[in-house]
Amino acid sequence: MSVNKFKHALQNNGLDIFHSFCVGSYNDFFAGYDTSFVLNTSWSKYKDKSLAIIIGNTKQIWPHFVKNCDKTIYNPLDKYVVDAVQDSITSDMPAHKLYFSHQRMPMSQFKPMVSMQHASHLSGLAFYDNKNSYLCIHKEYGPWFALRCIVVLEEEYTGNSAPCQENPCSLDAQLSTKLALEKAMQNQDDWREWIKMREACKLNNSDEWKYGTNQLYYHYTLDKKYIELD
Ligand code: B12
Repeated sequence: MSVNKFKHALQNNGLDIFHSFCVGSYNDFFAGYDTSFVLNTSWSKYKDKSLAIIIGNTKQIWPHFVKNCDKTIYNPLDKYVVDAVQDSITSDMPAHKLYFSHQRMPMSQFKPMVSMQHASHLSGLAFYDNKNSYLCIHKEYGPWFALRCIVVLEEEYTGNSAPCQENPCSLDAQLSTKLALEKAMQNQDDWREWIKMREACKLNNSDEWKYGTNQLYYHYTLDKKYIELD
């Protein structure tokens, strides 16, 4: 019940993606691949059967962020997300640990604390296309969403999630994405080419989830002049 209140509070802050899974499905994968990514669950009595939740957002976050953004700091969006998640936690929630997608491992400049894309894929939220776009593709939103945080809770996961099986993009769209990636790789400093690659990962209705111009340009440039409503 308290987890439902958490979900609603997140939604009210523009964090509209909330996807539950069993932390063991992520840990089992990384135990055989790169153990530094395995999430410590020794503090929870349910260990690797604990409930984990992926928190993310679609374009819905933009007006909330624009309204509450602190432009004086280096990365106001990361700060907004941390504040929004922490403010959404209710006092009756079970013990929990938060892993933000922008956090780095201690002693590492590059390695993230969590691989949000593998979590997304293994939990059935969205297919990780690690052949062409290196983006996760959701069956409704296409590539137009961000993965912000994983919360592990001291509560038993009782659902039935399964990994994503196939790329929801058509073969034509996959080919266009591959070509767009090649072009972007040749012009690596031209962020507009990276946007074109993301646009190529099309689904039937995913364009309706495409970020507005300011949100899109801000994500690719981090230039604060774009922190405006369209
Ligand atoms: C490191 C990182 C990057 C690095 C990539 C390093 C590289 N190899 O070139 C840089 C800084 C370049 C990057 C850029 C972008 N990233 Co990035 N990135 C991450 C981060 C923090 C960690 C990825 C990782 O190491 N995973 C763990 C390892 C084990 O998994 P892996 O599959 O081997 O990871 C590789 C891929 O993820 C790849 N990669 C990551 N992002 C991108 C983007 C592109 C275009 C390509 C080709 C590859 C690529 O690089 C990783 C390391 O080799 C994740 C957040 C997270 N915590 O997961 C976001 C994340 C993957 N990035 C994301 C996005 C959207 C981008 C951008 C496209 C734009 C943006 N920031 O909004 C830009 C593209 C910039 C450009 N070139 O124009 C999203 C993807 C969302 C989705 N739907 O899948 C994530 C999940 C962040 C988020 N908040 O949602 N990113």
